Formats: sequence, C-alpha cells, structure tokens
Amino acid sequence: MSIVTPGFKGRARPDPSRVPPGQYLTRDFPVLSAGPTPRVRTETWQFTVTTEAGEQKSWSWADLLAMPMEKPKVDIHCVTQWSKLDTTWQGVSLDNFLSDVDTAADYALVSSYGGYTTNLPLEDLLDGQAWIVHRYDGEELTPEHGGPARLLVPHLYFWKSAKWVRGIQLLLDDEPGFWESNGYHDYGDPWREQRYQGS
Ligand SMILES: Nc1nc2c(c(=O)[nH]1)N[C@H]1C(S)=C(S)[C@@H](COP(=O)(O)O)O[C@H]1N2
Ligand SMILES: [Mo]
Repeated sequence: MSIVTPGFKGRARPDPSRVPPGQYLTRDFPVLSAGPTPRVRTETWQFTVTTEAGEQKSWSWADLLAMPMEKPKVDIHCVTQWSKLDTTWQGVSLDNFLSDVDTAADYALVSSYGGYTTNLPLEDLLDGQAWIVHRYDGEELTPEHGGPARLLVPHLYFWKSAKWVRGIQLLLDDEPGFWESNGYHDYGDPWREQRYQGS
C-alpha cells in the first residue's frame, strides 16, 4: 500500500476550510510595519482604555502580567495574501479590560506606540475573540512583531492586530484608522475577502 498525495508539489496545499479565498500558506513569519519599529520599555508601558465620556483606565506591565493568561492557538491572515496556521500566543483576553467599563460605544479605535491606529466594532474585541499578547511561540514577542505587546484579533485581516498596542478609544461613531483611511476595508473579514474599500 502506498500513500499518495495528489498534486503535492512541495508547497503546502491550502485547506479551504482553514485558508480563506485568495490566501496562500507560509511557514515563516513576515514582518509588515508601516514605519520604524518603536522601542517600548516594559517599565513605562501602559495600556489605556478611554470611554466616549473621556473616562480612562490604565494598566501597567505588572498589572498585565497579573491578569488571567490564555494561550490562544489561531490562524492569521494578512491582506497581502499570506496566511499562517496554528500560531501560538500568550496574553490576556480583551474581555478582562473591557467588561467593567461603563460605555454605550459600538466602535473602538486602537492606537499604538509609534502612531499607528486601526478601527473595529467593539463587539469584535469581546467574547474571547481578541487578546493583548506579549509572547509568541513560547518566547517574548520581538519588537519587530509588536513587542512588548500587541493586539491579536485573528478573525479579521492581520492589519487589525495593532503592534505595540497602547490603548483603545471607545467611540459612538466609527472612525477609520491608518490603513482604513488609505483604502483598506473598514471591517476586513478574510472569509469575505474584504481587502479594500468597496470589496
Ligand atoms: N503598530 C502597527 N501595527 C501593525 C502594523 C503597523 O504597521 N504598525 N501593520 C499591520 C499589518 S498590515 C500586518 S499584516 C501585521 C503584521 O504583523 P507582523 O509584522 O507581526 O507579521 O501587523 C499589523 N499591525
Ligand atoms: Mo498586512
């Protein structure tokens, strides 16, 4: 008996249940940054949630490390068409930061050290769908990939996963972030190929 893999040509064949349309699989981890990598020290790192009323709540690095840790294993999909399966992270679910916040907001604008921003509906950050992660593949998250900590929202294109995350502004009205102001789709669902505005 022989094991035959039809059509195998040395490149991982995309499994359509795991890999969204128009994506290919990669084993390495490309770095995509719109500007220089900011060097953020954990001693001064803060993560701040600001409500539409201007109320703020901040967490230090020590606060973050004391929160319930999860180890999400997720598939990620970049709009430039690479996908990576079963990536392993460690961090804190956004539910821990947002559940006690008094807000009527439907939208969130995430901001990063270095000035990057990205927007998404608040509900996409809740119910175990998003994390602040500080470890990748069993190691500290490197600065190139967003260390000391980044957002991870794997069900949307990876540009929504802000590196060097600094805070979240809760908003009553949607406000486009950096790429969303430059032609990328407002929502960015990889399964519906929402790459660019109008798609
Ligand atoms: N702060 C910040 N976050 C960012 C970006 C960026 O330029 N700045 N690029 C986004 C894009 S387009 C992608 S595909 C992913 C890339 O993450 P990686 O470099 O770890 O692969 O980060 C996203 N988060
Ligand atoms: Mo991207």
